[in-house]
Amino acid sequence: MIDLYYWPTPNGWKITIMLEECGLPYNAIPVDIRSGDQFKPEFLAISPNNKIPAIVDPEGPGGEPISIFESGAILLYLAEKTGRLMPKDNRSRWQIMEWLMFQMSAIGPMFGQLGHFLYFTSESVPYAVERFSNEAQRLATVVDRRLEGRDYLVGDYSIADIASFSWLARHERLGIDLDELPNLGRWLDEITARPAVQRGLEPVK
Ligand SMILES: N[C@@H](CCC(=O)N[C@@H](CS)C(=O)NCC(=O)O)C(=O)O
Repeated sequence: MIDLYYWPTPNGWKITIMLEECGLPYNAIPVDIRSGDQFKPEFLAISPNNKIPAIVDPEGPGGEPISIFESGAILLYLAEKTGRLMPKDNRSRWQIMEWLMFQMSAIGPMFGQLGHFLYFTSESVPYAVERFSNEAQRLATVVDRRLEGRDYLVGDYSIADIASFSWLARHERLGIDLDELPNLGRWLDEITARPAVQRGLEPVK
């Protein structure tokens, strides 16, 4: 069974949703990032950047155990392992890479900084809130535009959708306005309604 080192945050949900979608059994091991569990040496051994999520698959390539950190890498690994949620044809695969990299390099860091300046600073920093709010709203608009005339980011529902969904589902908490983003709203509703997504969003059992 796969061990998932996890805390209920957008980056953690990407992996619980993917595992649920693929029907892979897993053991969710909480790493309480509020109390510093991510800095313990035993966690550092599998996650050198001290962040969740990370997995250990006892049946990795060649039947040998493997540990993987970085949510984008974990999504790609699980897609390849199961043959699920990643198209087979090469052109579509590269489009998935584009949207996955976009999520990892833009949506994740910018939304993460916005959440930090909204909820976790001891003093208010209006410049940072404005900067990251504007950028988060702009990125949501990029996704809305991509979804114009499309059901999902690339072809069928895929790991690209799971990656961006996990952050965009936090739009209310982050103050992102969906009023003028109807494609994004429809996409969020559809993905939220998936039973595997509902299970993946549950807190650690
Ligand atoms: N690029 C990483 C980001 C992971 C990340 O930022 N994880 C956060 C929780 S969402 C964390 O572990 N924070 C603890 C810390 O920064 O000390 C990924 O996508 O896996």
